[in-house]
Amino acid sequence: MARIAVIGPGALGCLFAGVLAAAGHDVGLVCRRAELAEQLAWEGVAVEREGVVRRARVWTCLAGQAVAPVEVVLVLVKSFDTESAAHAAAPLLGPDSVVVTLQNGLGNAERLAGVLGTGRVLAGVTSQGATLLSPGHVRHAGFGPSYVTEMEGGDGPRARRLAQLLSAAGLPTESAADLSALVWGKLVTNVAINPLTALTGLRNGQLLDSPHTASLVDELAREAATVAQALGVRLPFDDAAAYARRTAELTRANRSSMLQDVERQRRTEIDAISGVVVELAERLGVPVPANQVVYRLVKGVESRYFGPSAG
Ligand code: KPL
Repeated sequence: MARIAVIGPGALGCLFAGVLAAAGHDVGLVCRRAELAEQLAWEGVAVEREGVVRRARVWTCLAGQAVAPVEVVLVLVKSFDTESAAHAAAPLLGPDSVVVTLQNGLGNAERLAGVLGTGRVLAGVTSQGATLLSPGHVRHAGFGPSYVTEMEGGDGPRARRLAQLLSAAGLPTESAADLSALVWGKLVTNVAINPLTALTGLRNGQLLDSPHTASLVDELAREAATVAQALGVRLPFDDAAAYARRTAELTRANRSSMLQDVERQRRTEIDAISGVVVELAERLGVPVPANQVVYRLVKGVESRYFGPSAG
């Protein structure tokens, strides 16, 4: 049994916390709001899978609060909150604790390492899909794989141990050797799926059911892969469009994180997903017309609830 803290009580945070706690680990959720921390400590986390709800007990604490050290801190906040998550992780660490990011977007591991030091950080990606139904209650609606690697490079013993722990709990995970291949591989799928679901209201798999959205999935993924290649990244697949389609299929029933954000009128991760691709493409002189359009459209959707001058 491991003592694990999850920072970020959103859809994926509750999924990982609930599954790990149900597997017998001592799991805590780090919250920003006292009211939510109290509710989750009282009610636990409920994970719904194919109509069956499984509730698991978790402990909670507030960001910044010191508790007995944990072995693993899982960071599952939005990419724009990574730095505050790093500060929230600091008081939870003992001499051998590791901090693991499984977030979307580029640069999260580097931001954590900037506060906590490179030696503490493991980086990873997950294609698990979760929909937050209400605070602490998630639907597990996508069953993609997860990967973890040492930030300093290589498939070290800590990454292997973590992969084993997650896999044994029911979250299939492999350790991997190349951080940039991992994060770019995931970015290519997020670029292809997230903005389109946010703009259309479709679930991930439904994007493949219309030839119009399916061909856009392909275009967005291929453009992002071209940027990765121009940067010298060795992507973990040959066919970016096929890889993005496969993730959409594996997470068919899920509402992407970006769709859930626009439905709740929250800030999306569009800057860390399409925004970085557009920016790097401009710098490298690589044309990414489809990504430019969806980037601006999602910004337009955000301006509907944040006002025209936002972001
Ligand atoms: O990462 C995801 C997200 O929604 O952010 C996928 C894998 C696309 C699952 O929905």
